[in-house]
Amino acid sequence: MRFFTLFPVFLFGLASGLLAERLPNIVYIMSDELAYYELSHMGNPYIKTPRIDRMAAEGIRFTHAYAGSPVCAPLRCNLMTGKHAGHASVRANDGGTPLRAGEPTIASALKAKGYATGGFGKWGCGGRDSTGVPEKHGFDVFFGYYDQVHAHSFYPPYLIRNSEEVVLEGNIGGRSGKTYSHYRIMEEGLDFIRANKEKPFFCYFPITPPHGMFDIPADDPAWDLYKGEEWIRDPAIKQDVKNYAAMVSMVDHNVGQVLDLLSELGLEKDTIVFFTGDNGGQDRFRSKEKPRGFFGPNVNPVNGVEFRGGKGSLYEGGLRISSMVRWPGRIKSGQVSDLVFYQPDVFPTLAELAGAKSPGDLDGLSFLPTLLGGKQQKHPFLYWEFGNQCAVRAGNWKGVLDRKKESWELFDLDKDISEKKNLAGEHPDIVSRMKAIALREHTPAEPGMFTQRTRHERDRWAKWGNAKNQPPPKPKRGKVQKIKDKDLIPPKSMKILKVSSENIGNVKWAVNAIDDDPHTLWHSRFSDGVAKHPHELVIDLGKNYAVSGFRYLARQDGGWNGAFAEVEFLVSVTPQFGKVPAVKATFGKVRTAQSADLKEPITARYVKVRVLSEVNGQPFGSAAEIGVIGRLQR
Ligand SMILES: [Ca+2]
Ligand SMILES: [Ca+2]
Repeated sequence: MRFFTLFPVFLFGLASGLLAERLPNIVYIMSDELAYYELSHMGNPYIKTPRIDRMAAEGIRFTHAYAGSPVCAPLRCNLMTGKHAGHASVRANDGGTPLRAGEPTIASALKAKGYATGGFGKWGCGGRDSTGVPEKHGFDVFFGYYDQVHAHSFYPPYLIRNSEEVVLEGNIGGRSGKTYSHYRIMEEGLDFIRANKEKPFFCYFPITPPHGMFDIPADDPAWDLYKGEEWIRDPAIKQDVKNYAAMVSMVDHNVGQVLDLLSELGLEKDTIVFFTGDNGGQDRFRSKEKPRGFFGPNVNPVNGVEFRGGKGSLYEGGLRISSMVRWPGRIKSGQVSDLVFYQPDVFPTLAELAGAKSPGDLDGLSFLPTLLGGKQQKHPFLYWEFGNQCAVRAGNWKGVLDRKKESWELFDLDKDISEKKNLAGEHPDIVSRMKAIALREHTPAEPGMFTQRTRHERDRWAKWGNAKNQPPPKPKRGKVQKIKDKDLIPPKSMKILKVSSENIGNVKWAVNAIDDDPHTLWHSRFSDGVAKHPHELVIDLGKNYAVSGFRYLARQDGGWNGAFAEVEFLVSVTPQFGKVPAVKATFGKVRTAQSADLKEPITARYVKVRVLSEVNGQPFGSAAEIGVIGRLQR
């Protein structure tokens, strides 16, 4: 937390005590969608998880662990960067929104301490060719899926290792193929542990099961656990339901594989192992008899008490996750802790464990004292936001805001874990406190950016794939204008270097302004805080040109929001620009390409477009295409 900077003195002693020995290895296994009540030791009547149950008994299990966000991508950002959802760079769950260049992560902090760093599974914090790729954020190697849509298939034509494609034989995407991706991901992660057994390592396993299409090979050992079960033979129960249970048991088997390998390598006492879910459970496979889902992910099987909501919601059902940590000899076995914490706390915890430098602006708080039996600092509050929802937990109180209704609900979690009884009317003072926290903790999202989208779009398409693995043609509707000029610099040779803002949520990316496709457009940010003029875009032409003019094609979809009125074009041979524009123009409500020509050509490689106003007088900026006219300098 920003206001919390002092660590108790004895913790420094603790950290330096650890430093004297070998730095501990860290394994962090996070199963995608595995829910709070979907484990056998939580009483689930269907799903079998013997290894996870044993792990919980051998270490510490948490009853009040929370996700940082209720969906995949934002929570991965909360986890990796130690920022809560009001400060995180990734808040959209579109699959590829990137971390900003240079943002510190758990991996970069541990790498600086000499750790070997590997990630295996689903990244979700930046697609290929973006500022968010894992190998630019501290990972020596990351193998698996970068984009979340890609991760829906267990039989994609390829996976990604450090931004390069690794072909999976016999796969064409979708639900069947020859190479089950998760096996490859686990193998590579286990190999990483073997290869780095001599030095401290951080092995991050954000594995995808049981999320995605519910596919698991018929000969997976997980099925053995269900041989005697009648329900698994019941033809009235859908195969996907059975597969889901087997996938959770496969994750259980994977946890066993990791623990067995550590024991085989003699690393058990040198390695701290975390196992958690990622977000709250989704009420999957609902029916009249089972309205909260077949497996009841948010229903306590022992007493029937429910968590309200589920994945995507800021009620308890969307945020509660299973969480446990095992470290023989260091963490006392058989512990159950009700410490209230969330994913942003993992970064400072691991940093403290490794004696690594943790950035000063983290929202998380180390829970290492709880793990090792010390005095634990508590969060004065936890903060969440997602889309139109916002929530604060302070002590036993939880406030939940639906921004569309603009009214807070208030619950006493000690008495009402199901968040049924809204006490906002009775406690206006507490609601005011919640409001003040929410106001202070929210800043507009500033995600990173892509230099190009081609490979990222290809990864998304790989979910379904085809024999040739080519993306399908994009649907094109309506007649559009084009920029035409014999000296038009080919858009394909240009790159976006910088953009003041882009509206990521509805895919109005900056790269759309130079993709030679009049159907796609760049729009300045209007979701999550409207970005104001001037809107700026910096284009790298790739080489020096004698630049003689610019063309502007306004959006072609019938709307005029963001259409440029006053605009300045600056040029330079370096990415630094002076103050004087090469040309200024005022454009109108015109669908054909409009021109701004220079008096004399100027040699330049970089162009800055500065938009000062919009045709409707609104604060927006948008462009279907921006063309640069010039001749290559030889
Ligand atoms: Ca998830
Ligand atoms: Ca375009």
